[in-house]
Amino acid sequence: MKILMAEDDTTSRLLFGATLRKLGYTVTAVENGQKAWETWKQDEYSLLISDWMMPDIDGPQLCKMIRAEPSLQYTYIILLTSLDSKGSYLEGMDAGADDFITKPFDEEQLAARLRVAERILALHKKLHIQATHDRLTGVWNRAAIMDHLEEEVERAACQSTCIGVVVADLDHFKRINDTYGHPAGDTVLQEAARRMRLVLRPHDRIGRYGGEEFLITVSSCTGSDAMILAEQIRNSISMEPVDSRSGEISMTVSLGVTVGGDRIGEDTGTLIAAADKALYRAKIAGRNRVEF
Ligand code: GH3
Ligand code: MG
Ligand code: MG
Ligand code: MG
Ligand code: MG
Repeated sequence: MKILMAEDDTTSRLLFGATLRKLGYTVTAVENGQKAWETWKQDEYSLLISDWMMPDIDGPQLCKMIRAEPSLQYTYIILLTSLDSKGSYLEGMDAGADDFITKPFDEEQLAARLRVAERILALHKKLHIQATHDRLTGVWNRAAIMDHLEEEVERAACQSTCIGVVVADLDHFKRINDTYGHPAGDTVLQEAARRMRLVLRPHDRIGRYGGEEFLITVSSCTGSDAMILAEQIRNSISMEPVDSRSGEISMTVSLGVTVGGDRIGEDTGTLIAAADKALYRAKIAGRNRVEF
């Protein structure tokens, strides 16, 4: 695990760094709060050990700044201090610190406190994955893909690029459930999600938007890029049947495509509505097809 450490006293920094490395951690050591803040922002560290008293930004201040920043992963913060009064303990905790280590530090105690940090971080990661992913298919859930789409629309507006939105809905999925049973339907959904993921480019994202409906964001693309991707998805879904316990099941998908991000006042709702309309046209036109 990577640890960011901020300590203005050179001897203490070297000693602490050496101990952390001996315990098996990778350490980036910086000499003040400002540098810690810049380093943390660049490369989100999940574990920060910060001295309390430092020139410019001190430990508690650094805690507050990190806690105020929206970030994907939690940063576990341990304050390092020779202060030992109840008052400073409370101030540090209220600033957002998770734990304290008093100087001079005891190596065994430090190791144990770091094990606690790892435990909490692992739990946080697990909960975060549960909150953002669809359990059945493993792709993002509706909330996560919507959040991502919102960010992408904002980014597209700032950078004057376009964002593609593809809505993919499995065809006659109810029939698959009715014919082969719900568990087989689940297998088909899992396989559909897997095939779609394989087609995506590195910055494209997919989420389960509804029961048998997926939303795909296509980053910095033109209309024809998005159409090509949607066509690849259509093809990969229909290419060969899915092996399930109830036998081989053929599936097809209909896709609605739209591109936006460069028009004033456009929001995620407008984009999704346009992709939905295109999807509706694909269904009406006979399914297993892509419409813009
Ligand atoms: P269309 O081509 O018009 O989209 O027809 P359809 O049958 O796919 O659409 P409809 O909306 O009528 O039915 C969707 C079905 O998807 C109904 C629902 O029971 C099923 N479904 C939704 N979520 C799940 C799931 O997690 N597992 C399984 N097995 N079925 C699901
Ligand atoms: Mg200091
Ligand atoms: Mg359907
Ligand atoms: Mg339907
Ligand atoms: Mg549907």
